[in-house]
Amino acid sequence: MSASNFSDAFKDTREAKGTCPFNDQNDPVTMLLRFKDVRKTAHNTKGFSSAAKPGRIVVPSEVNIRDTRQIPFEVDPPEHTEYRALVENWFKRPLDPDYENKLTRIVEAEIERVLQKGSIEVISELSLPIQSKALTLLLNIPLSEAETWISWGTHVFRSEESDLDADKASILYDYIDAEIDKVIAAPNDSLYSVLLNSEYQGRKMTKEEVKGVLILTFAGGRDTVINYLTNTISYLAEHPVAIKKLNDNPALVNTAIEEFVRYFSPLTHMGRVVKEEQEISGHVAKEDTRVSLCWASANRDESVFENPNEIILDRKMNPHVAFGFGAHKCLGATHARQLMKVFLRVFTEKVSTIEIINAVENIEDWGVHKRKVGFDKLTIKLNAK
Ligand code: EMZ
Repeated sequence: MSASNFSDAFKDTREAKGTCPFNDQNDPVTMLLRFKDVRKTAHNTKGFSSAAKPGRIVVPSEVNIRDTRQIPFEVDPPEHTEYRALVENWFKRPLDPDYENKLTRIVEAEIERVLQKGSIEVISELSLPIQSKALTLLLNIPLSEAETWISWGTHVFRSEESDLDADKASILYDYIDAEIDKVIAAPNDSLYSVLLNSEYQGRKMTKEEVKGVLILTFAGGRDTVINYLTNTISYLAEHPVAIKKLNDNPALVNTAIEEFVRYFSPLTHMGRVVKEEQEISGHVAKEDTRVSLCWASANRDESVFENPNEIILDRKMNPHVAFGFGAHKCLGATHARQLMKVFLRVFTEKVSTIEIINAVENIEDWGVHKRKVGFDKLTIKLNAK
C-alpha cells in the first residue's frame, strides 16, 4: 500500500447506517458520518451546544486535563458571536501581503535548511518547525520564541505515553499564564496585548478569557497543520508529476490545497452536546449526550464528492468541511490556508523529487473504525532542483 493512500475508514457504516457509537472515557459519543447530517448539526447551535464543560466537546474528551474554556470554540451564540467578532480581524491578518511575504521567508528558510541535509524525518525536522515558526506571525511575536514550542513536540495534550497527558498540558498552561503576566507588565503589539485590551460586554477581557483564546490558538492548529504538511509531502513523493504541474501552474495551488485538506481531513471530528432531543439518521440524540461531527467521513461522502477517494488537484466543486462548518468554522483557517499555499509554492519551486525511506503510519482508534490521520514518522530523501 502506498504511503499517501488514506482510505475512507467510515464508508461502510456511513452508507449503511449513517451513525456509529464510540465509547470515550464513559461519556459515549455518537459519530455522525453523513455530509448532510454533519452540516445540519453544525448549523444547529441551539440544538447542539459547544458550551458544555470545558473539554467535553473534544473527542477524546479533555475534561480531565483542562478547566479553561477555549474561546470562541467552547461558547454558544449569542456570546460566541461577540467573542468571535473580537478576534476575527486579527485572524484575517494572514491575507496582508506583508504577512504573506514574511511567511514565505520562513518557509523558504526551512526548506533550504532541510535541502542541505539530504535525508530528514519530516515531522520533527520540517513540519513541526514550520508550524511553530509560522505561528509566531499569527501571534505577532519574535521568531525565536518558536524554539520553545518546537520542544513541546507535535501535540500539546498528547504524548507518546498518553492520549491525554496532564503534565504536558500544564507546560502549555503555565507558559501562557507567564506570558500573559509578562505582557501585562510590559504591553506590546502581540495577540496577548490585543486581547488584554479588548472589551467583551463592556468590560476588559479577563486573564482567564485571554488564556482561553491562546490555548485554542496553540492547540487547535498544531497536530492538524503538522499532519497536513507531512501528508502532502507523502503525496508529492509518490506523485512527482504533481510537483511539476503545481510549479508550472500557480493557479492550481488554490484548488490543490482545498483538495489535500478535504482528502486528509486532519481533524477527524468535533463533538457537540445535545440540548434539544432529536433524531438524526435513526439515532435518537438524547439531551446531555454527545454527538460528533465527523468531518473526515463527510469529506468522503459519495453523494457530494465525485470519486471521493481520489485526489483531484483541480477539483471544481469542493464544499469540504475539513475546517468545520457554520458559526464555529475554523478561526485559524485563513492562516492555515496561507501557510498551505506558501508551502506548496516554495516546495514545488525548490524540490525536484522525493524518496520515501521509511513511513510509520499514525492510526487513530475510533472503536470499530481505525483511521489513518498521518504519520508517527516519515523519513525521506529530498532532491533539490
Ligand atoms: C481543541 C481542538 C480545536 C483541543 C479545532 O480544534 O484541537 C485539539 O487539537 C485540541 O486538543 O483542545 O483546541
